[in-house]
Amino acid sequence: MQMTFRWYGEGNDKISLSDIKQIPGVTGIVWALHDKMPGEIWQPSEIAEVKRQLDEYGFNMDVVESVNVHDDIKIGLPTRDKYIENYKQTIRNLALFGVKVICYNFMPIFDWTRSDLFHPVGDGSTALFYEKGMIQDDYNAMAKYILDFTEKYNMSFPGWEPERMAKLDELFKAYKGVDHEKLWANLKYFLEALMPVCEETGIKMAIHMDDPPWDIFGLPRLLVDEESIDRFLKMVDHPCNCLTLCSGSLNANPENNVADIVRKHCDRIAFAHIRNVKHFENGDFSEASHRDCDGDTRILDVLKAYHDCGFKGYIRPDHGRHLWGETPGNVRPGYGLYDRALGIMYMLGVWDMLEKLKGEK
Ligand code: CS2
Ligand code: MN
Repeated sequence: MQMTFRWYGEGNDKISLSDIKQIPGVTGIVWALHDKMPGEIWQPSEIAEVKRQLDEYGFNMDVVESVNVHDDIKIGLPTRDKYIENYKQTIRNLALFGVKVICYNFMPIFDWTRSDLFHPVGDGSTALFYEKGMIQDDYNAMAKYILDFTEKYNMSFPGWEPERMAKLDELFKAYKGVDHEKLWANLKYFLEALMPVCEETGIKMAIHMDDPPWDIFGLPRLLVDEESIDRFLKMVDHPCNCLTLCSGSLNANPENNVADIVRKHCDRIAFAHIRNVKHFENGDFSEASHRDCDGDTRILDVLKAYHDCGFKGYIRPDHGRHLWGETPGNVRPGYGLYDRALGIMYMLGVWDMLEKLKGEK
């Protein structure tokens, strides 16, 4: 397992590479060119600049999260071929710098969706929160909450580009005929087009789970449970067609058993996201610390499963709580320094002990 940390880039993240360097065990930065619109080619000169920054601290740039997929590809419009060609060129350009894994998602219109970005956890910290009743019919109200936040604090979230969000009604219309089967077919078309380039460059495409793992606002979501993951891997049965297995996204549905999925598909998991989620009886959920007993994701079972299968891929703490003065405006929701650093120490503690016990056997 190779420990990584997500960083939003110079001038776009209050956390510095020198802060990250002080967290034990981190070898790679999970990065992206966050000012790129979906469909744009990432140029070698732009990638080289990030490489230069990471090199200074001895971090690798093996994992990119995300190269976002243009809506025309998800909708299946004739213009998709042009955007797929661009995506292929981006893959080739990333390969020039040694990138190994591209994390992406195939969710229509919205990336992760929450109703409260700073919900009190009860111990003085705050975390992302999903109130089921708030995410029903009114997508405009939900988007307004997120966009008002990003505007007020002058930040942008990946997948929530203001340019796209400004045309929300239009986007919903464009997705009108796109049901689950159509979206599966469009995903297959996209991946089949990419696989030869992945093979040629050695880059793995690692799809992120849908978050939350169910349809929202009438939009289909595909990567939601074990069955859909099985279908996805069989649909394009190629070693470069992989998963970003996000424990917290999947476990927002308490019926999902993430450890089982790890054991079943370990060889196709290129990237592991570890996030803990706490459920409430009415279907709401809150994000929690990485400690197993603070949530319901069974983090210990998940880590044990990765260890048992000899996982060699990349791993990172996913969303953390906001602690110790991390308040709106000075922290990216879910992506503060402290709780993710604590999460890393927790994961490494578990991992080191598992290694030690293995050595003693
Ligand atoms: C991430 C996702 O913050 C998060 O929840 O895990 O937003 C992830 O980066 C994207 O879905 C991947 O494309
Ligand atoms: Mn994730």
